[in-house]
Amino acid sequence: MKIGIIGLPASGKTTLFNALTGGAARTGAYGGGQLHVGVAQVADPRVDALAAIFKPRKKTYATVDFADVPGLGTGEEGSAKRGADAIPPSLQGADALLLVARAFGDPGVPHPKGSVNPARDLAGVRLDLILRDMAVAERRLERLERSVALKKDPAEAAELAALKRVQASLDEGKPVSSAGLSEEEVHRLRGFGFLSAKPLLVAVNAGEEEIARTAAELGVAEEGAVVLCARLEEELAQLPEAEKADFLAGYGLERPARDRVVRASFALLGRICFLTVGEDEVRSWPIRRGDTALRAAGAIHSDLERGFIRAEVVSCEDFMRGGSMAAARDKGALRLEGKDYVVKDGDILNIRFNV
Ligand SMILES: Nc1nc2c(ncn2[C@@H]2O[C@H](COP(=O)(O)OP(=O)(O)OP(=O)(O)O)[C@@H](O)[C@H]2O)c(=O)[nH]1
Ligand SMILES: [Mg+2]
Repeated sequence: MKIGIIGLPASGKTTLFNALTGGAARTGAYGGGQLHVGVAQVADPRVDALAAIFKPRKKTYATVDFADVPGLGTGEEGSAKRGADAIPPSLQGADALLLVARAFGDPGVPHPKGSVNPARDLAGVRLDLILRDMAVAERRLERLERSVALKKDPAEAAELAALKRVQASLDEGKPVSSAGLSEEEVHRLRGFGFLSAKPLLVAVNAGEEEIARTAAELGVAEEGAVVLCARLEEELAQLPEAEKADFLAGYGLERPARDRVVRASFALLGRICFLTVGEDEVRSWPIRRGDTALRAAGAIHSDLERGFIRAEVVSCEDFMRGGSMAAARDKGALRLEGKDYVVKDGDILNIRFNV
């Protein structure tokens, strides 16, 4: 699962990237336009609780990849940049976008538009995404129309029809995600990596004094927007584990924004986690909501999918009540499930397989 961080210059993208990934990429206004990629661990109290019981050699959390992508959303409509690289390669394969909208006012950090207005910036970046997609759609349409007229290839004709829908939606200023494409069409157009087709999570980067406010209070009406202070979070990420709780409490925060952002992206992308336990490793694994036990097995290793026999399943909650597999078995909480079983968030799985 990969998420691209976008937003205006000096909105705090790299700062947030550092906070999410524990990285130390260089920040600072107009920080050099570099692409950064990193990995964020998904905090999961279930992994910690299970590790306390199994005392494994290794504790592994699910992860999310983040890419901090500069040079997007400057709002310079029709800029020369919007040529072949209208959609940066680093974003083409992203599953979702995290848009940082700046709400902090800091005279030491000049705002590229001269004033702080997160709603305006949010709209500007959204428009930028649409314009970039338009450029890509237009270029492809031109060639495709010629080719379809000549060759009458049915696959190309289907692509042309889908692209025309995309273009119509973009022309109205609406994202590709509202073009009403069928699943098949979405699949057909996946290769383009249309930015406005991707799920979008908004992070409102507020000043330290304003982190208790809601997104709406900060002028952002976007549903599900996460309010955070990237600079605080960056500081927090550098602190020793033991000092983090005090630091958070000092700002009246319950948990790091990293957890909130990752959780929100999981929800946005319909991801859940299942768990595996043992003396070697306690681990959480991300899968799609609705995935079967067979898919889950495949997420661990292709051998487990190929040789799948059955899955032993117990919910983490039920397991914790007894505190051991034996207790779970005695209580009848441990079940045997087949390959079509739909895995639930927090299920502990043990795959029986034979290859
Ligand atoms: N006061 C304050 N400053 C912040 C906050 N977040 C980031 N900054 C500062 O703003 C400046 C720009 O932050 P960056 O993270 O480099 O911003 P960016 O979006 O990556 O900028 P570009 O890479 O130039 O597009 C840095 O000096 C940060 O320390 C915040 O929440 N409050
Ligand atoms: Mg940056």
